Amino acid sequence: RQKLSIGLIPADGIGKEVIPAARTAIEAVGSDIPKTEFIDLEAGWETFLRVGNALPDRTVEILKNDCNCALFGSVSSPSRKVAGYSSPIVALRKVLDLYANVRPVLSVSPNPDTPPAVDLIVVRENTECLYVKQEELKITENGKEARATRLITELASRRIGKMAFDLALARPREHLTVIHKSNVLSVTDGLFRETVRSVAELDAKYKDVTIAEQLVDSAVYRLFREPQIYDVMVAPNLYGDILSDAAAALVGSLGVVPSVNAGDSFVMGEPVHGSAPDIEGKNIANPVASIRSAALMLRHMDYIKAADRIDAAVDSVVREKQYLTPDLGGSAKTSEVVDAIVKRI
Ligand code: NAD
Ligand code: K
Ligand code: MN
Repeated sequence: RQKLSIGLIPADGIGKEVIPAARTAIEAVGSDIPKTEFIDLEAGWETFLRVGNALPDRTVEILKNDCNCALFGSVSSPSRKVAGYSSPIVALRKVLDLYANVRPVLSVSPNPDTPPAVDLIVVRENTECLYVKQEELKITENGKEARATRLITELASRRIGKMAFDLALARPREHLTVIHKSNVLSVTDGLFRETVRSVAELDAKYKDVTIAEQLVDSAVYRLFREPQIYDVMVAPNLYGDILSDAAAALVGSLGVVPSVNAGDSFVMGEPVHGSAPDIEGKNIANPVASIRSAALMLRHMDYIKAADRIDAAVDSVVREKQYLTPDLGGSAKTSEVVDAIVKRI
C-alpha cells in the first residue's frame, strides 16, 4: 500500500474522547506504516437527532470506496424503541460484512517478566444470532407476546470457525473452546457447534489445535474461577457479546479491552465499551481500549511492527500508578495517559 486511508467514526459520548486518542497513537508510529490520511465520518445517536439517520449514506460510501480500514468509538442507543433509529454499529458490521468480532482480553502483570493471569481471545460471530433484529409484538388474549428470530447459518458459522482456528494456530497454546448451549437449543446452537468443529475436520492445517467445548453459562462461571483454561473462545453473537464484557471484568475495566470487527477485505477497530454517559466530557475516560484497538487493526493488516510499538508503549504506561484512570482506581486524566503513551511510542 502506498497510502493508508483510515475512517474515523467517534460517534457518541466518550467515543469523541477516545478515538482522537487512537488517532494520535497511530500518528506517532510514523514510518512503520504508509503515509496516512484520516477521514472524519459521522454516525450515532447525535447524528440521528441532527439529520434523522444514525448512519448517513455518505459515511457508508466513503468507508466502502475510500478507506482501507476504520476506527469506531461508541454509540448511545436508547433502550426504548425510537421510530426511525437503528444502531449504526450493528448496521455497519452488516454492510461492510465484518463477520468476526475479535476481542483479546489481556491482563497486565506488574512486571514484564511475569506472564499475564488472563490472556484469551473471544471470537464473536458478528452478523447473525439474535442480532438480525427481527422482532415482532402481537396482542393475544393473554396480553402482549414478543418474539425474536435467532438466525444461525452454516456459512457464517464456518467462516467464524475458520477465523477462530486461524487465531488459535497463531498462539502458543493452540487451543480453541467452542461456546454454545446446544443442550437446550439443539437446532441452532447444534448447527453452530457442529459447523465450527467441522472446520478442523475438513482442513489438516488445524490438526494441532486442541478443541474443547463449554456451555455458555458454565463458561462464564469457569471464566471467573479459572480464566487460565481459556485460550481462544468462539461463540455465536449474543454469547460472545456477554462473555467478552464478563472477561473485561477480570482485567480491571471495560476501558482496556479492544476489538476489531473483521471481514475478508475490511477491518474496523472498536473499543468493546459503550459511550459511557456517566463519565462523558470529564477527560477521565480510559483511552487504552481505543489505542489498543488501533494497534489490533494495524496488526490485522500486517503492520506488526507498528502494532507492537503501540502495545509496548501501552503496556509500559499502564504499569505505572500515576497513569491509571479512575476506572482502574487511579486519578489520571485521559490526556495525561495519551501523552505518556505517545511519548513512549
Ligand atoms: P458502557 O460500556 O458505556 O459503560 C459501562 C461502565 O463502564 C460505565 O460505568 C462506564 O463509565 C464504564 N466505562 C466504559 N468504558 C470506559 C472507559 N473507556 N473508561 C472508563 N470507564 C469506562 O456500557 P453501558 O453503560 O451499558 O451503555 C452506555 C451506552 O453505550 C448505551 O447507550 C449503550 O447502548 C451503548 N453501547 C454501545 C456500544 C457500542 O458502541 N458498540 C457497546 C456497548 C454499549
Ligand atoms: K464500542
Ligand atoms: Mn457489548
